[in-house]
Amino acid sequence: MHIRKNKPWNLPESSATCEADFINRRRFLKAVGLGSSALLGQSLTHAATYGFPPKVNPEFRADGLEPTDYDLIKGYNNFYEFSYDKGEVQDLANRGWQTEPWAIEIKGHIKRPQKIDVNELIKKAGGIEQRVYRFRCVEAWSMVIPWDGFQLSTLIDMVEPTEKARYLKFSTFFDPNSAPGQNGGSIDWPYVEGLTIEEAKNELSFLATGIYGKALPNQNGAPIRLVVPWKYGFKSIKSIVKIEFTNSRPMNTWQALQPREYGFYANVNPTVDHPRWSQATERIIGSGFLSKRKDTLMFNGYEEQVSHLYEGLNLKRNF
Ligand SMILES: Nc1nc2c(c(=O)[nH]1)N[C@H]1C(S)=C(S)[C@@H](COP(=O)(O)O)O[C@H]1N2
Ligand SMILES: [Mo]
Repeated sequence: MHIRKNKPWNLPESSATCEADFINRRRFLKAVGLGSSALLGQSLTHAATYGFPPKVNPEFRADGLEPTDYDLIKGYNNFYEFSYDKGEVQDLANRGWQTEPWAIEIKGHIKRPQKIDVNELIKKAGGIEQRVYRFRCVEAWSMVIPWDGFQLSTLIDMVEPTEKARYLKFSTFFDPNSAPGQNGGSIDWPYVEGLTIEEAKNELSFLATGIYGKALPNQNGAPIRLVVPWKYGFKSIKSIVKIEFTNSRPMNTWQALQPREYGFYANVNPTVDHPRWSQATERIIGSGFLSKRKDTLMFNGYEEQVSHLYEGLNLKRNF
């Protein structure tokens, strides 16, 4: 039996592969004349190519923050279906895992249940646009990411929820042959996440099909993933195969793993520490060898757009 020292919930940034290690590895690969794709023989076919290049939506600019380098966004990943090691995900997610064609099933309390090809879905949604969002992982690091995709509310309107629909439950693919992490570990696969329908209808909730004007790399959740920028990164579930409109609150993967540490809401909140580390500041990925830190903002800087969703809710208890 293979005993894992690092369970996923025991992975604050300090015990995960640190950025410096990762960058040194890249330098090494470059120095020996091998980009990672050359080394690994990656087939760079990406799904959901419909709609590129997208138009930039100037209303979503993350206060003009400089976006993180593309190489870091696609090389420093949490995707436990492939590995617990952030620097290894890129390789493992590109060894034959097929993200095209890809269908999504949309079901539950809606008038128009359907199973739809992802490119067809993007077409129906009216195409894609680019938005720059802050991204804050619960492990206290952050990036700024130019996402391409469409607003989740467009999909919600398309399927016509009934009165009974109060939550959205999202599921990731399950394919242990392609995703080695799904052969074991502590997570009860597939990875699932949830939002209230009000959260899902908020204009910030986004379905991403690309980054920096290019189709989503496999390791970032090809061909389509959720992006909820005011919540910790784990809510932004990758490689979605199913969206279910439910009446009761779905249990999400991280809460199921460690309910004392991870809740349903997972709103970014600098005043509520993780039981094992502070959430007051964050390490800025790509800010140099001695990474800079900055103060974490309430709702990750999106307080104006989302605080009304939580009026009357005790955010210390509903973390
Ligand atoms: N299916 C799935 N979705 C996932 C994860 C995962 O392990 N599996 N990790 C989450 C976490 S913890 C983070 S921080 C982000 C990382 O997204 P990125 O690799 O594109 O930066 O994806 C989230 N979505
Ligand atoms: Mo995360």
